[in-house]
Amino acid sequence: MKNIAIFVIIIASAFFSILMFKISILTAKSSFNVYSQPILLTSFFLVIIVVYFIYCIISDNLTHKENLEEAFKFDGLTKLPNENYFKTLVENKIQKHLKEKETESLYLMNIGFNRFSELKDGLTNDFINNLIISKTNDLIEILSEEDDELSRSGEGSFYLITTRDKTSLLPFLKEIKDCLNGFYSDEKTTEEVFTEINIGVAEFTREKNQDFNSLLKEATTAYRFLNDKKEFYKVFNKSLEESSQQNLELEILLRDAVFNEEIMVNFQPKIGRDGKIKSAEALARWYSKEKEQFVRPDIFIEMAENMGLIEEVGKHIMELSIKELKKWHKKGYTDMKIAVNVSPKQFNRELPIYIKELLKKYHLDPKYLEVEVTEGALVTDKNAGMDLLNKIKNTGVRIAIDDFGTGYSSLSYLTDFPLDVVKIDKSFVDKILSKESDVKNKGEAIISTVINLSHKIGCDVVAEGVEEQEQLDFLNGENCDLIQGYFYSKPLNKKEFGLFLEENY
Ligand code: G
Ligand code: G
Ligand code: MN
Repeated sequence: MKNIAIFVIIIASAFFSILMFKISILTAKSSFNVYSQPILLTSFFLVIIVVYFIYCIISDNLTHKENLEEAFKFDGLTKLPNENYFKTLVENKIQKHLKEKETESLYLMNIGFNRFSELKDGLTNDFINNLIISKTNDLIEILSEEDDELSRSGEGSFYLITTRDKTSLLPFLKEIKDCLNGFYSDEKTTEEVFTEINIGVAEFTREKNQDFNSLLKEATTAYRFLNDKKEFYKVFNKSLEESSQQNLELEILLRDAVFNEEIMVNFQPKIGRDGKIKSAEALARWYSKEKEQFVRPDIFIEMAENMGLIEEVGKHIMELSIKELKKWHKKGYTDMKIAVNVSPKQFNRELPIYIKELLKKYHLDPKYLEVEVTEGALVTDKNAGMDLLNKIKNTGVRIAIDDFGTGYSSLSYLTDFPLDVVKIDKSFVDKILSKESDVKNKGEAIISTVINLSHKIGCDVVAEGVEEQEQLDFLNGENCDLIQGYFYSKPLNKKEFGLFLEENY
C-alpha cells in the first residue's frame, strides 16, 4: 500500500516538475521576480520529492529490518522469545544474578507436554496451534514480569528462566503444572484432548560457573529422567548424570533383550469371591544376562517406550502370555483368563491388528484375553481413544481400565467408553486401613460408589493391592468381583504359578 502511494506521489511530482520547467522556459525572459521564478519553484519541489523519496526508502528499510529482527527473535505463533533470543535473555539474567544477593536462586526449566507427538496424531494443525496459544496465554498469566522469562523451545515445549528463593520453587512448579495440565477443547470441533506436562529443572550455582548451554543440558537431562506416571518435575543433580549413563548402557542391552529371550512374564492371580483363582495379570520381567540381574519393569517399559521399542516388547509380552494361557487351558484350567498391560504408547492403530493376529495364531477365543489400559491412554485424546477402544472391542477381547481413579478421568468415562472391567487402584484400597476415620470413610465411599456404578453398567470390578484381611472383608461386603494383591499372592513365575493353580483353581 505504502509503495503504491509513493509511486503515485513520484509520478504526480514528476508531471508537476516538467510542467513547471516548461513554464519557466516560457517566462524566463520576461520576469526576474525571485518569488515568481518557476525555475526556483521547480527546484524546490524536486528537492522535496527527493528528500521524501529518500525518507521512504530508509524508513521502509528500517521497518523491514525490524520485522526481520522480530522474526529472528520471536516465535511466530506464540510471540514468545525463541531459543536464540532466549539465550541472550538468560545470559543477561545470569550476569544480573551474579551481582545480586545470594538468597535468590536462578532456575532454568525445560517444560514439555508428555507424548506430544502422539497427541498431535489425528488432530488438525489449527487445533494444535490454538491449543498451544491457549496454554501459552494461561502460562503467561502466572508469570512475574520481573522474575521470569519464557521461551517456546519446540512444538510442545517451553524454556523458563526464573529468579526465586528456594522455598517458592515447588509451589511455582505446582502452579505451572495446574495451569498446563488439563482438558482442552475448542469451539469449532468436538475434539477434546488432555494435556500433561513434565518439568526438568537446572539450578544455577555460583561455584559451577554455568552458562546457558550447561544449564540447558542439565534441565534436559532432568526432563528426560522423568517418568510419566509418578513425578512431574525433577531437579538436576549429579547422580542423574550417572544414572543417565547407566540408562544408556541399559538401552543398548534392551535392544537385544527380546531376541536374547531375556524378557519373561510373571503372573499375579486374581481371586473370585469363592476364593478360587479366575484370572491372572501378566507382568513383564527382564533379566539381563549381561548385568546378571533383573531390571525393574517400570524402568525398562518406559525405556522401551522412549526408544520406540514398546510395540515389539509389548507384542512379545502378549504372545508369551497367550502361549502360557493356552498351556493352562490344556491342563484343564479351562476357564482361566489372562490380562495384559498395554502402555499408552502402544495404544495405537497397530494394537487391534496384532491382537487379531495373535488370537488367530494361537486359536484363542478372545473372551479369555483382557487388555489393561490406563486412564492416561484414554484421556489424552478422547475421540481417538474411543475410536481405538471400539476397534479393540471388535476383536472380541475384554477391556479393563487400570489404576482407575489415579488419573483425571471422571466417572462419566466409565459410561462413555466400552469397558468390561474396572480396576480400582491400590491407593483407594490402602485407605480402608487408614487410622484417620475421615480418610477411611471417604476412601470406602469412593470404592463403594465405583463398584455400584460399574455393576450397573455391566462391568466387573477388580481391587488392586489387597494386602490385609480387613480390606478383603470390606471389598467382599461391597460385592467386589475379583481381588488381586499380596494377600493372596505376589506375581509368580511360570512354575510357581503352576503350583498356585493346582491348589486354588
Ligand atoms: O510388578 P510390577 O512391579 O510388575 O509392575 C510395575 C509397573 O510396570 C506396573 O505399573 C505395571 O503396570 C507395569 N508393567 C508390568 N508389566 C507390564 C507390561 O507388560 N506392559 C506394560 N505396558 N506395563 C507393564
Ligand atoms: O499398575 P498395575 O496395576 O499394572 O501394576 C501392578 C503392580 O502392582 C505390580 O508392580 C505389582 O507387583 C504390584 N502389586 C500387586 N499387588 C500388590 C500388593 O498387594 N501390594 C503392593 N505393594 N503392590 C502390589
Ligand atoms: Mn495392570
